[in-house]
Amino acid sequence: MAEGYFVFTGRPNSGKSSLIKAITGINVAVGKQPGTTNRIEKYPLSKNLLLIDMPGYGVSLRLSKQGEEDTKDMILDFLKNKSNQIILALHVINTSTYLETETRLAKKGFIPLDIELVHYIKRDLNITCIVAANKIDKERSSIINENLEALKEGLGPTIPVYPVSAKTGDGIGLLKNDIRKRLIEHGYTNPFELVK
Ligand SMILES: Nc1nc2c(ncn2[C@@H]2O[C@H](COP(=O)(O)OP(=O)(O)O)[C@@H](O)[C@H]2O)c(=O)[nH]1
Ligand SMILES: [Mg+2]
Repeated sequence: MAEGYFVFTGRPNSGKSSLIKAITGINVAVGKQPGTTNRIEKYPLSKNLLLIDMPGYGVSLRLSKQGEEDTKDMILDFLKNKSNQIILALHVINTSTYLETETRLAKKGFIPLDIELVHYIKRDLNITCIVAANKIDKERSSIINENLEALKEGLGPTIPVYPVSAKTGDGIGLLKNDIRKRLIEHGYTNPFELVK
């Protein structure tokens, strides 16, 4: 069986590393780490299955404009070149600031990056993509709901969206079950059994 990839994408600070930890138990580095390189990190999950932690996609305080563009290219190249081996992509969004981020960037003439990347993964590369709407603990529920509605509208009806909090554990069970089911369907049994 060919080596398969389970890929995590998302803006810097959306909570990718925290979710990897919450879902798989892998002890990845969490939080702001000035000076760390923008590498694509690979972790073995089970036989022939690798988890891929992408660097942040989009505006980063740690990087120059050129650095941001180089990182985006690196992510898009990886997704494109490995699309045949990518079993599942999980795109992580900071739900507490979603509309604020999109509106602020839209005013500066940027396209909504989260939506754009998810659609690229699903429509152009034909990769199964689900979305973790993370940090639902971080704002009042009225704001979270408003952001969730906007996010779902932007993504369209065919992308599953799981509201979660990597911090409180809210929603993680449902998301984890869905991921397990999809990986097992592709023959990756015990996907969260760690391999040394
Ligand atoms: N309140 C809250 N904070 C979170 C949540 N998930 C991640 N964080 C925090 O957000 C910051 C960025 O998380 P990290 O996982 O490193 O994001 P990454 O850059 O996407 O890998 C860290 O300070 C985390 O502790 C969440 O669900 N709720
Ligand atoms: Mg990270």
